[in-house]
Amino acid sequence: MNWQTGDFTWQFPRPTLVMGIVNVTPDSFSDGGKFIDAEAAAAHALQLAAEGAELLDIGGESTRPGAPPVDEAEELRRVIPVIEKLAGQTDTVISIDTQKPAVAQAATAAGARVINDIAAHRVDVAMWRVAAQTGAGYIAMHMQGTPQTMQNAPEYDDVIATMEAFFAERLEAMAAAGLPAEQVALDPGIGFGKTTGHNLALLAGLARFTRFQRPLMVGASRKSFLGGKVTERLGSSIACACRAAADGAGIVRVHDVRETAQALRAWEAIDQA
Ligand code: 7PM
Repeated sequence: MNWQTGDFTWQFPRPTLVMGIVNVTPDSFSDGGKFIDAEAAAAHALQLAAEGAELLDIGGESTRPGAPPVDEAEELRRVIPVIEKLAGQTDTVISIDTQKPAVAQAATAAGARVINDIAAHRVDVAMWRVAAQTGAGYIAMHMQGTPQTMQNAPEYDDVIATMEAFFAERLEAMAAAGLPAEQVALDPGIGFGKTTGHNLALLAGLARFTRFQRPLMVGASRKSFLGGKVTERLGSSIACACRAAADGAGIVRVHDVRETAQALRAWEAIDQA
């Protein structure tokens, strides 16, 4: 199976790809005031690449439950300078984490080769058109509700069956809109309109989604269902990454790249023995 991301094609099966998270928001990389320090964000991204990230996910809008949306001009101001700096300094594949077609368009023009769309539950032909026209990889993530409302008592009859139906329907709709499956990766959206029970069930049942023959992405890193303080979730985050890899995840989206890559490479060596 191939995953096309711009001018680069990934061949699966292969060792699980590590995507490093780079939040370009004022609480992460500010100059002390309200302006983003693009230089510091790019330096952090390069550090993650050196630690073993094969993809760098650049996001300018916090998707924290309850977080207010960021307007387009502000999102562009945050992420485009960082992507431009990175594209000039590394061949590591850059991903733009956005829900806005205009941001995806500008980001791909600046050098991003993947569009990470947490709003893939919305029919957004404009977003799919950007992916189709640029040849960028497209990550279709499931979310129930919106970031503002998603954690208000999420409910599913059968979360695995719901996810299977969602992936099947989205792949069909995207193909009909001219976005080939070869560009698409699927993500169950851990934490996005799910209880702890739903998140655990999705991780336990991940292998069910391999039938779509698309790369599966899992983002469990530091999420609240892991319990404990956010600064004390490294071990549990790594457990999720290794379990996801064992069940067929092609990509894991993580904060702690060095430690996660180390764990995955050891796990893979054992698996190959
Ligand atoms: C607060 C809560 C802040 C959760 C940030 C988050 C995913 C993603 C995020 C994911 C894909 C985080 C999340 N999670 N994109 N963006 N899959 N495709 O932990 O699981 O970074 S935001």
